[in-house]
Amino acid sequence: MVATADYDIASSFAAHSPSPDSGKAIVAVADASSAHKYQFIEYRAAASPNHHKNVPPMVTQIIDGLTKRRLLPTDGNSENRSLPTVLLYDDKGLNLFDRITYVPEYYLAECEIDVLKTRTREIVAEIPNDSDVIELGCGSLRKTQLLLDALDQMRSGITYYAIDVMPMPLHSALGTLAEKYKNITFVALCGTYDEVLTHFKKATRRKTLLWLGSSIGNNSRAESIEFLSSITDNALVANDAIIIGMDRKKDPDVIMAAYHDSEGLTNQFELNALSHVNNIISEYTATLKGLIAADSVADDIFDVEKFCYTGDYDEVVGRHSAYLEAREDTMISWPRELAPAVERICGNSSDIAIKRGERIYIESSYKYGKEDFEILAQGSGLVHSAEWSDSRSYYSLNLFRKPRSTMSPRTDVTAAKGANSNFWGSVESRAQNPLHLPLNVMARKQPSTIPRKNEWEHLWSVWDTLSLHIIPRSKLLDRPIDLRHPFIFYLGHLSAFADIHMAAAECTPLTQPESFAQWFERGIDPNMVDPTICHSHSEIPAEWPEVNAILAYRDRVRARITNWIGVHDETSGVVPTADAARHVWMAFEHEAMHIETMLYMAVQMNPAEICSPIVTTFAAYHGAQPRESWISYTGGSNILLGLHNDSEGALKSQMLSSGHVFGWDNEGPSMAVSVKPFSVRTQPITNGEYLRFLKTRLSAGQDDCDNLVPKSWVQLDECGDYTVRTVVGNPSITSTEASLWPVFVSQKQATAYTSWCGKRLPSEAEWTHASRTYHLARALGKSTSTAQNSFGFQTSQSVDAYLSNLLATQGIDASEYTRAAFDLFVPADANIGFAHWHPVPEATAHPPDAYAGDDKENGLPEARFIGNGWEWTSTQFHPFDDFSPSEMYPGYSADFFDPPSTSDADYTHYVVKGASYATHRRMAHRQTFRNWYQRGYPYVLATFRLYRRGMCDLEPELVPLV
Ligand code: AVI
Repeated sequence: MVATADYDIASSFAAHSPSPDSGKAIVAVADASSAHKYQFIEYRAAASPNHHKNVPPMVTQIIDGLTKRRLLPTDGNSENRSLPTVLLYDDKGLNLFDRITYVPEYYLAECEIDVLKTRTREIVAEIPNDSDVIELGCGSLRKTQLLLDALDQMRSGITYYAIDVMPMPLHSALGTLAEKYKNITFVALCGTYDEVLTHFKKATRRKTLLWLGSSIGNNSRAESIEFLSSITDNALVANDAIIIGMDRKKDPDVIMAAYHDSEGLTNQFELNALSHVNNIISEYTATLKGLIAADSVADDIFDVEKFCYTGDYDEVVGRHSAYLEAREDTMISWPRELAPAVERICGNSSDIAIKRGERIYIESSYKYGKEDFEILAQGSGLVHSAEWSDSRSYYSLNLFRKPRSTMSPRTDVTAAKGANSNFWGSVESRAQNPLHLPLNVMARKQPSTIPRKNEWEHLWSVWDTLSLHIIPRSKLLDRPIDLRHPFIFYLGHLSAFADIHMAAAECTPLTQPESFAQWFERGIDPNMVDPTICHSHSEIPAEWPEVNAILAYRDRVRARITNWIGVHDETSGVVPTADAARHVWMAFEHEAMHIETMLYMAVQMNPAEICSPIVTTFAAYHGAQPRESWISYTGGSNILLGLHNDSEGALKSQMLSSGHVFGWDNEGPSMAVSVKPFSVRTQPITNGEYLRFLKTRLSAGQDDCDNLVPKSWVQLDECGDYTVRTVVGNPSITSTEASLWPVFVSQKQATAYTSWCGKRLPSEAEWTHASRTYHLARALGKSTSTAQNSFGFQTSQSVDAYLSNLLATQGIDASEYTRAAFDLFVPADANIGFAHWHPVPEATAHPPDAYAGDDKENGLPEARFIGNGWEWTSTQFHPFDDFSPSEMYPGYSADFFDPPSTSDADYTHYVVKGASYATHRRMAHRQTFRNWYQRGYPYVLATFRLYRRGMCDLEPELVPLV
């Protein structure tokens, strides 16, 4: 097959060129007229000697797809025969596809080239010198060259690897490229992605994979996640990246035109698959007859003339589906020689009658909405780091990077991958999702009562990243916040706290050395005004134990937890008591909370001493303003706060019941409260807005300005430019996206801002009601308006009135949702659980000209409540009525309830709600979780939003601008 190229074994070439696997057959290929060579490495498995006896996999798939009807991604309810999509790409198909990329309606290719041309610098900035660029597929020279031009000029030591399963496209592409670019080393890798990619894990250089051309769109979302997951695990190490070309959701007419071009090329392209099937079947039949393929005489199984191409676009899912439709009744007749194979595969070999109008499925082209990038990233263990779009935001190249660790296990897509289902499982079927709720929402479930082993492992990996990588060992005795212990205390504290609770759960002794439980049991949280006032805490030793001794202790405690989880695994049938389970659950959430504490302590270090866990680039700021919109609520007297059915006392010594939800003592007992009509801004205040406020105060000569500068900022210069502290870099507020991040301030600073603009902070009850009502209204509104187009949200309407309207027509009991412990309707792209290691921009008033998707129908303004940062409330931290402290940890909340008389002193504790980017998703989703800090405490990842009494006007109100 490779005989057309002039090649020889070139061991010396291989020796100085980075090779993913030195054990493979390496050849250096030289064009006769050129001195430039490229390596060609063969990864394909040799054909088995029995190969000819087996039915080739493609023939099997064709028979299987044509004989069995399946529920396919496209229609939840109807079953179709199908053909593998890859059949579109024989030589003729490849040629037709290439021509399609030039027709004006097929905007994808043009858009991708636009992005590669206009965003070259930003893309190349993500690819370091002396690194490997690996393209999945060999790509079209048109676009690959755009990138290589830039790499050739701006980088040194780049090796470009092209992967393809066939040698010929590799030879023709690399022959041309190796000739053109003298600064780049070229390597062709011949094999399937699976065969080739695992070998990159051993490579020591940084890697950037390229998966361009919207190829991802031809896989279902589950397949894409599964593929990317396996790349993450088998080919990438921390900080390696993959750039993926993705077509965005947009006006359905634009998409339909792209797949139904006026020149009829798509029509020819899709129908050619039938000719390709005819060729494959007749070639195989010929070999069965003992003839060589060229002399094949078998009849075609398809009469191509009797079919036409049809396609449709599902706007909710974001998918164009292509079919080959029978124009009249027709038959698929199997050649006689093939009958035994057909019989084996489908149990009978009779001919297949295809009725006029029957559609055979051939291809899906998925389009991506803004939530989907995060779903893909989180499902694959990656971080979505950048999006570069064309001028119309039709198409984007997306950079995903592998972090050192992730907080939560990935979405399990295996169930969603079966033949009868698609991603988000079978819920794409209307029968299983009568309300047609957003599919990602349906797929999410309440987490298990006791965190599973893999959740612990993820938690530990993030803790280790924080305590042993981000904070260098040499800094473990540092104490960047006076009101907290040095870092080293927390290294021991997590294990000591967990051990004390494991010992209680198991009724067994403490882990050795027992003295660690004493030194590390409880940290400090002194009064900000008078730090000598502090609740009881562990005695501080004259010298902290050795780090290695603490780490060995940590490992013993972790082993103890793993063992307990193993014994009480859901499948083991060993049910623990509710008390034991609560101890274990407490240990878990306690560690999760300390990850956040450790993070906000780490960001207060000298930035030069922080070791970033992931390479991060911050997008430039182009002057967009936060969206200034408000939503109103009528409220009422039955706003339910807190968790019910979780009384520690009542459950004492009972066996744990399935589906039980634990909460901390301050989350119960639940109580109904009254809330008057109110409005909140849809988003918190951003760094850019807060900077304007500060400058206004400064120019007005106010003398409290020093106290108003957030501790989350670092002053850069005398002109008042500030950067924002993160563990992945300090982006400028005036010139980067950090302008649009929510500002992190103390409650005291937040109230200074709200008073300045004549507003206040929402109370805990108002915030809770606003958040959960909004999430349910949005989820339902999206589904019902798309399904029935009958609802619309007017700005004069309240979110709760809109929701009641929807619920009334759907027959749903709202209380079921408001009583639910977990807010299942939090958008999937919420920045929680280190989806990003920094906040992300809030939506802007003038976003790029992006397609609003199904939001546009129901018109509920886009709001964000969960993720990025906690939100300060105006509610002093008090117990709910009939509160009783946990016997297992009596001081958890009770030590921090200040008497009402202290209200508004700097040390008074106030409730924060929501979640930050560092909050574990279990707590971020548990609506009843209450967090609290002293109102003057300036270090937390907490922001705020504006509240005002009554319903909002139709006209948006502007925050005073400077
Ligand atoms: C290759 N792939 C990304 C194309 C697409 O848009 O799904 C194939 C194609 N099918 C019809 N036109 C183009």
